Amino acid sequence: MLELYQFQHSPFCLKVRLALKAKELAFRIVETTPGIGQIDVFRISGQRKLPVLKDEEKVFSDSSLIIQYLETITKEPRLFPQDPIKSSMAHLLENWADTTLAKAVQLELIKATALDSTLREALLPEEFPKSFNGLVKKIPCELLNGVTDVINPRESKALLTSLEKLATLVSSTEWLVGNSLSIADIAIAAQLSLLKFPSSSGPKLRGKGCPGFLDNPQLDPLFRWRDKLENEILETDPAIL
Ligand SMILES: N[C@@H](CCC(=O)N[C@@H](CS)C(=O)NCC(=O)O)C(=O)O
Repeated sequence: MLELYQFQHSPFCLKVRLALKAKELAFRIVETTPGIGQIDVFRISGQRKLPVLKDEEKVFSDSSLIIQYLETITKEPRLFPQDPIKSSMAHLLENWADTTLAKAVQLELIKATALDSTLREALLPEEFPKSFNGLVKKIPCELLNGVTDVINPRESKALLTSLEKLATLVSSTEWLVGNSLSIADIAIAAQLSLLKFPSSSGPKLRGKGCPGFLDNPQLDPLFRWRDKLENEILETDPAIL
């Protein structure tokens, strides 16, 4: 049985879950506690980041490498197009999602959590003690205000511009590359989760996220596209155990 070591709300872990589900592979989730839980991750994979995938004796880290491995064990549906032009497009979009987009959405979420104690609490892993949740909620916003300085307004504007372009794209095409689901759709949809949490994030987080993005009407088509894609993939089978 495949085992996915993950953090519940990590977009890179969501990216791998979407790929596993799209390929209808059965897997077991090993929920990992940030910090202490990563000691075990380091022991099995030689590095501390998640996701990590274990297939018996084989261990893979990095979402891209994990999904490339999944493609070798289950060919269909193909997530990496074979046509060289489509393959290049998909590679470039995945790489953009995993680097530029990932960094930008993480910064936006830091800003949003600094200003919103309910969001801060909702993001804590489920296994954290309730007393800790209360404490996190009570941290005064003024204390965290310095955090909002990490974001340069020009970076927020650049992110918004890219997302508006994506919204235009997905208004006219269901798939970002070619005529079927690819790694590009999965990688981008996964990173969008931090701006507006999808249904799969659970009742405490669903619909929450980063003001200026989640409530921006120009981005409606993009979040609708993301929701449709997630619902279609996650409803494909009950493989999760
Ligand atoms: N390039 C990696 C990035 C993975 C990554 O940044 N994971 C974050 C969670 S979203 C992590 O494990 N952070 C914990 C740490 O850096 O200690 C991938 O695609 O899997």
